[in-house]
Amino acid sequence: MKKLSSLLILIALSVVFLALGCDVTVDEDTDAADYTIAYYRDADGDLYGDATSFVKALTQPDGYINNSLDCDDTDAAINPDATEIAGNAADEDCDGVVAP
Ligand SMILES: [Ca+2]
Ligand SMILES: [Ca+2]
Ligand SMILES: [Ca+2]
Repeated sequence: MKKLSSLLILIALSVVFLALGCDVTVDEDTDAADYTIAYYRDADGDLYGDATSFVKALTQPDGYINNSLDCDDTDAAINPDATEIAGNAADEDCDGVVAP
């Protein structure tokens, strides 16, 4: 009988811990802050965002992207994937260096 009581207490505690675990999971799911991501404006549509212009949202808004790597969001030919063109005073590949 004593053994059975101990077993019941153990089961009860397990249920409580499982319930607490479920509650934590639910809280995380409904806490918007945990899932709010910054999306950066991609005005030129080159899939690289403008670090100076962003919104925080649960899902990606149209015209926004989840990176801030575009150094010129007015020109789709300028982004980290672009090829640097020497001698035009523009930093096409966004590495901070203008090829002479
Ligand atoms: Ca862009
Ligand atoms: Ca760009
Ligand atoms: Ca460059």
